[in-house]
Amino acid sequence: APSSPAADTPDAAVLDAVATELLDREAGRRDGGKLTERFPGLDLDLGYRAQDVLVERKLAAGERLVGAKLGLTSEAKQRRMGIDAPLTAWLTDTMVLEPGAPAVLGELIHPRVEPEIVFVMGEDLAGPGVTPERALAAVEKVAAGYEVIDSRYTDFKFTLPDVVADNASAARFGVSSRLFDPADLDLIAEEAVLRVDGREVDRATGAAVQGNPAAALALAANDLGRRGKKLEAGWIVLTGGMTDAVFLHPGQTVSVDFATLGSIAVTGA
Ligand code: 0L1
Ligand code: MG
Repeated sequence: APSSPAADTPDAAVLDAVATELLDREAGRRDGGKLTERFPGLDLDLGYRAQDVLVERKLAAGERLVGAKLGLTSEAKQRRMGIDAPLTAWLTDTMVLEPGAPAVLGELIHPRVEPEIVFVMGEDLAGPGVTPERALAAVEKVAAGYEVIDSRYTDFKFTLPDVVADNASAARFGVSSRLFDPADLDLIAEEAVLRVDGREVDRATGAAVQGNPAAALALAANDLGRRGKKLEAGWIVLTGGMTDAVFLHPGQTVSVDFATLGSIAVTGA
């Protein structure tokens, strides 16, 4: 096939164009087509570099890094998205919803909510060679959480490099103020029930998250180590949606009721 001008665009120009487009969509609350179609050179490596450019621009605009997230760590999410690999991305302070704060739908495109097991890091952690046991030893506390994902792609349709560049659809998240010692929990067996206005729509245990949320954390540490980065003490880590995510509509409340970690909820306003 004849190569399009975009296919010949040098890496630096692709990174700039991809980060600019995704930030514009987020600011303008509009979705759009896959950027891998416009830039066929956008592979996984460039996708992560575009993610870094995008996050650096957020930080330059005054946002602060508060943690990291994993995406597509559960089979339910991988199946829904048609992608069979997990990914890592960044959390900033402007994404935090304090307990009881609504998700303001006018600030978002097509938000969906998913249950998350959340780690608060007690120590810095980076690969290579981080095992689930070593990862869990670096965790200070565990909490119930949810993530509001909001893909900048139409109908959440993307390839792996697309969603990596889009900071894994990160938009908002909430963490319960009840914090638990990891030693007091069975993270693999911990069950979460997802409800919309009190009606159960899905449920899963921690086993859904890479077989063990600690394995997901190890994966993040090893992945960041490869990228010359690390998880930092005090950071929050979202280990990945345990179930498929549900759309959040105005006036609706999505709650996540964990067996041990307690409940957390968010309302669309
Ligand atoms: O939009 C998406 O589903 C990609 C991010 C996945 C988030 C997750 O699995 O926790
Ligand atoms: Mg998530």
